[in-house]
Amino acid sequence: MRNDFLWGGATAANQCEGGWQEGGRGPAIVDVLPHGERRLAVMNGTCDYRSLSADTFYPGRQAIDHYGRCREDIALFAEMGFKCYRFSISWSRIFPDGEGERPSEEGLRFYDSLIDELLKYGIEPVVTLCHFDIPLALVEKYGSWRSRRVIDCYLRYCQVLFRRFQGRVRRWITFNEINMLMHLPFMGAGIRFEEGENELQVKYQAAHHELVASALAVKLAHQIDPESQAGCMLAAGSVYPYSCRPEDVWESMEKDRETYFFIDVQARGEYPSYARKLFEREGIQIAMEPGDEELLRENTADFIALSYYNSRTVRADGQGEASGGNVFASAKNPYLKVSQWGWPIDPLGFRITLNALYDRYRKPLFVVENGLGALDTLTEDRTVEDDYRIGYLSSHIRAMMDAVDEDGVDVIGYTAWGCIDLISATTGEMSKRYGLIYVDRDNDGNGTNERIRKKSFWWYKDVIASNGESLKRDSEQ
Ligand code: BGP
Repeated sequence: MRNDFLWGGATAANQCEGGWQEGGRGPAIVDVLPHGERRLAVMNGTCDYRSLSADTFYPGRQAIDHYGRCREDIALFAEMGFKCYRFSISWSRIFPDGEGERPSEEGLRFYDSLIDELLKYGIEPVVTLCHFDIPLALVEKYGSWRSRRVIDCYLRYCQVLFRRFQGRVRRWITFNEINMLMHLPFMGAGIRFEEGENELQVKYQAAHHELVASALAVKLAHQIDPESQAGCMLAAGSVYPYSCRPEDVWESMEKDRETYFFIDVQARGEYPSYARKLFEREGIQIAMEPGDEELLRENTADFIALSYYNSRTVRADGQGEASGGNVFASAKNPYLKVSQWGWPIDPLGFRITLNALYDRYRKPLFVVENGLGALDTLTEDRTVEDDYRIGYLSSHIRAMMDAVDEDGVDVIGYTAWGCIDLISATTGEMSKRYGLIYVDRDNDGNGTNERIRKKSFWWYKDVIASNGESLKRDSEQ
């Protein structure tokens, strides 16, 4: 791998910080995502969080207290040899209501110290500007990204961060998994639906606002710091046809396009023709302002960040067994094993996905999420023997290295998702653990929050120290 390859780990404020009312932080979407059976309905916008009972448990409010313990966490990341740490900034720590002229100095100071701590160890901060945590005030006041007004709020927030952290943060990601908007619209973009509404219309209009906001953020980042880079991000995972029936192949292409749509705009700078046709067919009218199209064209993303957990499979006839997976469910692929949460495990699919994205966009790729959510057990001598996680990660990293070495794909970095155990986005569970570091906390919020190194901690340290070569040695043995 290239010498400056960015090995590291990734988290998101909404799943690890906690401290939901500390430092003057305002409420955000994550604070109203409950644990338990209503979570999905709230995330997909069909259940209004205001209808939940008073004794509801919201795991994101305390999470793993990264807010209070980030120094300790960063020291552990440094011990593993991280070259970079991807985290997100909580918008409502900076602007408690999501908007305004004056940002919260206390919020900014928290990220000052987090970033300085990283730099002290030579770890590059990679910052996601919005990772599923839109300030609740913007949801209540404007209907979130339904409204064009939110573009200005987002831009003001970006401006404050770009100026404050100029020279210290060089890589920004405008929106986490922007395509999540299509699948979990409340979690992804703060969108709730009225009964009988044309949901597709609402989603694509909100998407347009996010796409414009993203292009404006790229422009602003370059204006404020010409050395900085701003990338887009998608929840990736190529879609396979269930069979070679042309109908299945067609369906897989359509499903891929649902995801590519966002990056087609962000990386190529224009609405793809298949989307324009879809809008015509579905009677969707995107309200644009003069200059929007030019803006999108002139401010494409510098790099493409992605999460990869699994490939997907579709059948045109919708028959057969279903399978789980990140973002949307698909048909069961009989050739793949699945995780304890039913997500397919497909390292070659990772190589396929990286190739497909690079062929399509010819921009540097940055893998900012990949990992295995699994149940862990603490042993008597207080560690976790997570060979299953090591197996998943090593097969996926090897597949990525093949994409680079054998296929010539330009990958600039890899950050293991949930490098420290945190709250699962989709289930709200603590027991769905991704970490190389164990956190003593359970699904009900009990525990000491103690951090404990897992076996994978030492394994990943070797991977980084050898720039990936240790994996090749392992496979030769
Ligand atoms: C991605 C999100 C992350 C993370 C990950 C794993 O979609 O960007 O925030 O949570 O998926 O998903 P989960 O936590 O549901 O297992």
